[in-house]
Amino acid sequence: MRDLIKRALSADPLAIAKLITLVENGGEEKIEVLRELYPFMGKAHYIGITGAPGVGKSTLIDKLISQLRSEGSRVGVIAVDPSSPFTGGAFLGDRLRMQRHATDPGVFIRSMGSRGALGGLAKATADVSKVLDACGFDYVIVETVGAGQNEVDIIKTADTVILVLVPGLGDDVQIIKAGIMEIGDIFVINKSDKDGAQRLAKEVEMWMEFGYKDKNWKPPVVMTIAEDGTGVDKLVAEIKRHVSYLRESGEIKIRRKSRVLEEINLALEEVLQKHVNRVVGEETLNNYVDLILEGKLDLYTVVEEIVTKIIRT
Ligand SMILES: Nc1nc2c(ncn2[C@@H]2O[C@H](COP(=O)(O)OP(=O)(O)OP(=O)(O)O)[C@@H](O)[C@H]2O)c(=O)[nH]1
Ligand SMILES: [Mg+2]
Repeated sequence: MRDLIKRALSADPLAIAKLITLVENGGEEKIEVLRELYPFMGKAHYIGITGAPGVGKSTLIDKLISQLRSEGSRVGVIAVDPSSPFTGGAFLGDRLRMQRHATDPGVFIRSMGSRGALGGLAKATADVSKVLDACGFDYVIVETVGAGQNEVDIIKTADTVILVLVPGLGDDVQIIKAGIMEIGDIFVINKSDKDGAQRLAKEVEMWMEFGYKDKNWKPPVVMTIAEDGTGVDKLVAEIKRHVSYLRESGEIKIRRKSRVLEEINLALEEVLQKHVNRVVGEETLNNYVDLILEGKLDLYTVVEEIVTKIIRT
């Protein structure tokens, strides 16, 4: 293990991949890996990119990688697809487009599906992000499909959240449905080679008048054509402006604090669940459910009984 960690810290891609697999598999080894890596974490900038299926997130990330690499930064990418069981080395469909960077040792790309996610995809993504952070990647980018609660949970703890929209998807619907306007730090109107891009950008700006999560940062709206790279330099500039803003305003500390808090809660949940499984089996749990349904016991009494069992044993 020591040797593996040493190699991963010196940017050996095979060793990094192995560590990530250990982390995904969970259990004692995961905890050991994360513990050993802990002193090396905290340097990366975490970026979350989300948007409806097919809006061009992967294409955009592919171009972001090129730009950030040309500046000498190392980039780690986690492509999360909650609807896919595939994980690890199995690359999800069109994410192949990012694969041209796979032979570059300064780039690490990992796909994650629901299978590599004991204890929740959000937690698994956070853990893998931390491995990449410790292994010296300057940017850790997480791509998630869609805009449901799952996705929000996965990216809400990123330092910079980028929401990607495209014209012609039923613009306002897209935004309202997303219900995630408030978590975006930067808005990208991709496929701006298509009709309606300007109008969508105006609409987004109008929506912004309803407020954003951080009153000192008005999320910029960036027009891109990911396909040919148009506007990607602007996007990188806005990301950097956001990084500076977060640092100078002290907001980064607030975000990281809430990230650690969230992580403590998730880790507690994981440990608690283990204890619950230890003291009550499925059958007992089902009995409790029946008793509650029959009105013989109330929920809180059941919880108290379980907690008492955990404490006593
Ligand atoms: N016209 C146009 N097409 C684009 C642009 N960017 C991406 N596309 C195309 O849109 C399609 C989807 O691109 P992806 O990058 O795979 O989109 P995605 O959001 O990562 O898709 P999922 O991961 O499946 O949700 C591909 O066929 C791209 O070539 C653009 O700026 N303009
Ligand atoms: Mg994609």
